[in-house]
Amino acid sequence: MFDWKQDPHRRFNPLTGEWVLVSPHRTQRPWQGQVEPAAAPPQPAYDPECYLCPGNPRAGGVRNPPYDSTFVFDNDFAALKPATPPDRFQRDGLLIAEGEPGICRVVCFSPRHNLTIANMDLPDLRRVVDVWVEQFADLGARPFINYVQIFENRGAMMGASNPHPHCQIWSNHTLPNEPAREQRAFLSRSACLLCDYAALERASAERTVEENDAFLVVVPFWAVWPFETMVLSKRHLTAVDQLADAGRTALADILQRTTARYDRLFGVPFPYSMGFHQRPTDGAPHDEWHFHAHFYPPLLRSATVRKFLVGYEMLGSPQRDITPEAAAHRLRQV
Ligand code: H2U
Ligand code: ZN
Repeated sequence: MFDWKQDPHRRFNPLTGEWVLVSPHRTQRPWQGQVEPAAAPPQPAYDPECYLCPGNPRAGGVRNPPYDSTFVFDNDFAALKPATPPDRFQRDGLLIAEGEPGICRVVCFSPRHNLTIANMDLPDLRRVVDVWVEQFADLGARPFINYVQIFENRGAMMGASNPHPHCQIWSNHTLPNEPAREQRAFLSRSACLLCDYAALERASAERTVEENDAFLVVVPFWAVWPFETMVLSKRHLTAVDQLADAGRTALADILQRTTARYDRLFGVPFPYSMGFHQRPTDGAPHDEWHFHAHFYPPLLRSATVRKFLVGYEMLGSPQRDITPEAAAHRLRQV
C-alpha cells in the first residue's frame, strides 16, 4: 500500500465522479505560519456608497428600504429572466441550446455593512436561515423553477462585488451542472451516499473540522481546494425546508463556527464561495438528495497566497499538495 503522507496518489470524488491528484511530498518544507496583513481595510457600519446598505440607491435608481434585519430584492443585473421561453435549438446533435427562464435575487444578511457570517449575532444569522427557507419555498413553488441555488461569494478574491454581508440566489428551469452530477451519484446507489459518507467521517474524525447536534463539517477525502469543507446534515434531509426549529439554529451555528475558523486560519476575513446543494424543486420527492453545503476557499498558504486551478489542472486533473487530513488538522487547531 502507498504511503498516504508521502506518495503521490489520486482520490475519487463519488459525488462528481472525478479524481483529484494528491502530492503530499511537496509539503515537506516546514510550515512558516506567517500571518499577513488583511487585504481589505476595516469597513464602517454604514457606507453611503454601498448599494446594499439601508436607504441607499441601487443601480437603476431603486432605493433600498430602511431595513433593520434582512432584505431580499430581485437582482438588478439578473443572469436569468422569468419570461424567457424554454425553447430548444439543435443541429446535428452538436449545436444544442435551450432558453433558460429563471429568477435571480440578492439577500442582505444584515443592515450593517461591516458584519460577516462569522461575527453576526446568532439570532440574526438564524433569521438569514429562515429567509433561505422562505426563498427556497417561494421560488421553488413556481412551475418554471426546478432548481434553487443559494450561494455566497465572499471577498474580492472570489469576485464578491461588495463587502456588505449578502448572498445570491439563482433559480432556474434546469438542473445546473454540479447538482446534476451529484444527483446522478445519489441515484446510482441504493443507500444514501452522504449518510454513508458522514458515518465514515464520524467514525475516523481525521477530517472533521466542526460538529454540532445537527451538522458535521469535514474537509472531504476528495477535496480539491486546500481548505475546502463540506457541511453535512447528520439526518437525511433533502433540503433546507426540512430543518425544524432547532436544526435551523444549528445551521446558523455551524456556518458561524466554520467561517470563524477560516478567519482565524490566516488572521484575515477568509474569502470563499459557499453554497447549498439540495433537492430540485420540480415537484418530485427526490428522497435521494442529502442536504449539504460546500465551502470553496481559494487561499493556500497565507492571506495573500492563493491556489490557482491552472496548467495541469485545466488540462489534466485538479491537484493538491497539503492532504485533506493535514488541512482538517490545521483548521481544528485554530
Ligand atoms: P456579488 O457580490 O456576489 O457579486 O453579488 C452582488 C450582486 O448584486 C450582483 O449579482 C447585484 C449584482 O448583479 N447588484 C444589484 O442587483 N444592484 C446593484 O445596484 C448593484 C449590484
Ligand atoms: Zn453596505
